[in-house]
Amino acid sequence: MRFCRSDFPPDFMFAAATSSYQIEGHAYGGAGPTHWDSFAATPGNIVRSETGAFGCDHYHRYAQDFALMQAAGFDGYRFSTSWARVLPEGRGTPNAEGLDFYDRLVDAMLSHDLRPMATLYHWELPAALADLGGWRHPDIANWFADYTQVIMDRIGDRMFSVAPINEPWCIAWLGHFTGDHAPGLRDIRATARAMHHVLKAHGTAIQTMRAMGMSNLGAVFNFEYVHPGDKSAKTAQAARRYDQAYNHFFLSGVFKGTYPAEVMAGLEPHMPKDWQDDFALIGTPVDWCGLNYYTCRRVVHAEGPWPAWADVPGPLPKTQMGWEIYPEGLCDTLRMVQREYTQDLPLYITENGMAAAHDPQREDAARIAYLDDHLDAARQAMAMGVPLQGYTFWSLLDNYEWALGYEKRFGLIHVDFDSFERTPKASYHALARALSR
Ligand code: IFM
Repeated sequence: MRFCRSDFPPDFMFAAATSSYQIEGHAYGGAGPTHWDSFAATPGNIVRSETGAFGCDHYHRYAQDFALMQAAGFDGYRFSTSWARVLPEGRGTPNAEGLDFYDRLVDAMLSHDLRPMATLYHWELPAALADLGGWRHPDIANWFADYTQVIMDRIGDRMFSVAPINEPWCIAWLGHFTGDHAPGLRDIRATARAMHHVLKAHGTAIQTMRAMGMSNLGAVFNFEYVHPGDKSAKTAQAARRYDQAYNHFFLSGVFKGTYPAEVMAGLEPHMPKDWQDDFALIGTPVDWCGLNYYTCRRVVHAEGPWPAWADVPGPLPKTQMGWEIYPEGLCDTLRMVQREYTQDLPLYITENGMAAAHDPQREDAARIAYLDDHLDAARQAMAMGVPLQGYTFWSLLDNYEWALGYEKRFGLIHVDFDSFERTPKASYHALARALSR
């Protein structure tokens, strides 16, 4: 790799990320069913109808995974806790086995010199709450606060950092507007409610953890750098609409106490009652902001009702996901977030990485170049004054890529999904060398 640890400030953190449903093996340890299980059981939703039942068997193999992280020289591990493992019905009686598991997991992180960076919700809603309307239900923020209390009562004393929600846009938009993710709805009223309730849940969780005396609490958003796909004025407007919905709506709610006009032009008639009164809760101060960045998007005008956009393919090299590789967008996004929303607040890159098909020669050259180019972009942003304090690679392991099943390989470590054998890839070794210098 072109970079090494000493190119960054001494306290800059290098971490790797995963999430509970994608790796743990949801079938183990008394976890309750989630809306991803029902989504997967419905034909046509998921490639080969695969589920997170066995994941990477991290539930049993976490010590091996943490030993690999420690050997590579990582400083932190970004993981998530599963609501349905902690509270199988979403509310009510906790699952003692689930709490014991997270207790052991956190102790194992610490004993491998990994700072625990927790996320409380990375997409697997307990099915019992989905039955009640899930993210559409006005009480979900209170249910989420109760779950936050239960899990943080058990592990909150050992956290380096906590963020309540991973990628609000994916939860609300992919789950309720396009229907690509669980619960698979295509309904604008459900979308408007989910977009707002997910931020209320963020706020109630932050307040719950503050009341417990916890610190280093943040928020994690996902970003795509948006290019207009042609030169027309209508496309310029569509691209701006997409940018506002994807990149600004949630940040604006948390840091400015308002939603962008271009987005409310479509969503306002569908918003929950008195939504304007919730911004004090949504804007409860946080200690840092996390950015997940992978790619750019080219948006054009499309005839039809709001949002009237479509995306078109671009010319740049693509990952196994078909996502264009555009590191410049990471630098611009970091600068935009600082300039428009967070100013002096510490920023972290909480996810960045690429999927690449299994490479029997084990050269993994594209992933190594992706890492180098995005770390260069991060350094450029830092040189321009962005207070970036850490970089988190997605993902430690090949894992369950949601509706795309197990074939999209994002890991630094190859996983054989029959034997669960782990094999570090060339990118893992390159990163380990870079982190040792
Ligand atoms: O695998 C996902 C992860 O769950 C959330 N962020 C994007 C990753 C790659 O698609």
